[in-house]
Amino acid sequence: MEIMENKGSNYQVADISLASKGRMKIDWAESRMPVMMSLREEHSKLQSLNGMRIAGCLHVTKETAVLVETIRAAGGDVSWSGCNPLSTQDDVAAALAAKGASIYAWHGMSVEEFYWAIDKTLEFKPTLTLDDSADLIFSVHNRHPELAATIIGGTEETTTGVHRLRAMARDGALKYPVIAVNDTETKWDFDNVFGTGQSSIDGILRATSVLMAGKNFVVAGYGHCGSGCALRASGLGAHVIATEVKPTAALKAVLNGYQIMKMDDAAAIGDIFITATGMKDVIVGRHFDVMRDGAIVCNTGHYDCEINLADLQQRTESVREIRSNCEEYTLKDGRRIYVLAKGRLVNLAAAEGHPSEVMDMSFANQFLSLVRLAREGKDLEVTVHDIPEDQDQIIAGIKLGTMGMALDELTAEQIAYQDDYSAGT
Ligand code: RBV
Repeated sequence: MEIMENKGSNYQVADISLASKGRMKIDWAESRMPVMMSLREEHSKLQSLNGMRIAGCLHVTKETAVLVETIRAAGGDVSWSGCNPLSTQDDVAAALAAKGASIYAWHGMSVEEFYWAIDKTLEFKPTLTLDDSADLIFSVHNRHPELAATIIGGTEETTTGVHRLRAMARDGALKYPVIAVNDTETKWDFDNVFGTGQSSIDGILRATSVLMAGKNFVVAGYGHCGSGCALRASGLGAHVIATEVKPTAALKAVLNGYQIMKMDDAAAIGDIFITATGMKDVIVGRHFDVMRDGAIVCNTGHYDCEINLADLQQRTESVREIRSNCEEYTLKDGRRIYVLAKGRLVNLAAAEGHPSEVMDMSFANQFLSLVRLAREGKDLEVTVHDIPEDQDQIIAGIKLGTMGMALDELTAEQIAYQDDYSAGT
């Protein structure tokens, strides 16, 4: 591999001259992220991350830029890479680099370049790591284990990453404490549901411009992310079919008014398919064999393994990019199947990722977790930790306040009543 390395500088981006365009995007995101901006004000006075070196591996978007610049304002030093080869917004990366942030990310990196960038961020020997899907933590553990001794702790943004890190902790393989940013109300009930729901539909529409109304919209996986996609697709008039392996999740889908089917059956009637499972091989050859001519297939899970593109390729006569982020596979039997964003996260590759307003809360959780690790990480047990419940309420409270919404407060009598087990009917 040959990377035309930007020698002598602390960044590698596609085109630094895009910086002013990226700066406007970041300004826009800041205007929609009041929780982050209030944390920035508070912690730039406190310098809570002073002396911390934070390696980050998370989609380089305008929202992430607000997080990066909040970390820097709080005294932290950063070195950053993207966590997906297709999610970097090149203008945003340029704007961050132009302000002196150390960043290694560009849209369309190869897998080799992706790991090269992670290794570059590890060169400054971080004290904290910040992940979205754990590729950075895995790189420390698998390829640079000597760095773990000086790492105080890490954070993890997403469901897939938390799942694997919990498995590592169970096996005793984890070398430093990690905070599960994903596993908290102000993350999964908002980012995962409303963020994924809106941005995935946004990606599908930008890539295809199809009419959603009247379509059979098949969502694989009815977890937080899948339920958000179902909600928004049905709001646009699509007929939603969900596929599941977990009975309670399937039951939720049914009681929300959707149909549950096996993928084997849904494959034959779906017009648009989206995978949101975190599992590999959800759509495979036998499904492509029965799909309708014109079916659209995409994924919103973190890794690109949910749709088996090798199986599709085997059945294919020719492929062309018919629109940006939309590839037309003409099969040997003449049917056409459209794959969006090469089976990678459609919301980040074909659109701009989750809207700023929800990332405001997710990244507030990220930021406060870094502050917690900086303060008490050395005393934390080496395992995966949840976010304290009061952090959720604080973040949601600030968010509501900035939206101009007021809350009731319990009176002293009501608080006493809550716990009163002598009272009954
Ligand atoms: N995600 N980030 C963005 N606009 O920066 N959009 C989505 C953004 C995160 C989200 O928190 C999710 O958990 C993760 O991407 C999946 O990789």
